[in-house]
Amino acid sequence: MIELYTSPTPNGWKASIVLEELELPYTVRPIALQKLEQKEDWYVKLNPNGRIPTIVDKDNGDFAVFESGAILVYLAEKTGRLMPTDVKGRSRVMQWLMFQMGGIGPMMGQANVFYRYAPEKIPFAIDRYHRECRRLFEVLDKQLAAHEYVAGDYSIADIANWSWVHTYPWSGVEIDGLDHLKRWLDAVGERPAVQSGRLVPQATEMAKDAETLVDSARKILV
Ligand SMILES: N[C@@H](CCC(=O)N[C@@H](CS)C(=O)NCC(=O)O)C(=O)O
Repeated sequence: MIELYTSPTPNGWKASIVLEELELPYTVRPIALQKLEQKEDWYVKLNPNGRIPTIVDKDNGDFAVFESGAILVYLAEKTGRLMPTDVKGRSRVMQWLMFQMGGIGPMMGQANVFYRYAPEKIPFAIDRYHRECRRLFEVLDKQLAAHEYVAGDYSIADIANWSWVHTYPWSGVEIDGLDHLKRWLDAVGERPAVQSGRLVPQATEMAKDAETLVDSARKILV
């Protein structure tokens, strides 16, 4: 049994989607980000970074894993699925996973900060992050023109990138002309495990409406 500590956000969905794909039994402990539950002592003992997601593997000596990318790799390696084991195949998946962790995630995160949450609108910052997200989307589009999935067969690299990229309207990034990216967004989004993982945890009243979502994000940013 896996315990998942999470919230309805892109990094959280990576963990719930992979658990659904792997059909691993898990329990969900929602973390109220707007109440800063992720900074409480008991939680920081599991996740020194004080952010979601975290998993605890009850079947492996209560082993805790933080960082969404590390969670994906841990669960893929635990089950021998969603990541090849040969050196080149594994490296391809890791390259596109790192691309998401170091590029797509942080840049879309900053686009959200300046486009949605910052009380003061700074055009330079908004343009900078929108341009960088668009550039990264073009890199993905080019890769997807030649490959059905980002790193060969469907893998944790698709789960990681999809969990962020499908939220492009919230970040205000355009995807016009990126037909391969659109094809892949639809194909991954149609997977039953992706659809059920995307609903974990159930969005709270807070997260359902844009204005309250912005308010709660501002509480975390100060
Ligand atoms: N690199 C971390 C980033 C985690 C992260 O930024 N999580 C956000 C939600 S998507 C969070 O917990 N924010 C709350 C906060 O900053 O206090 C990962 O991939 O797990």
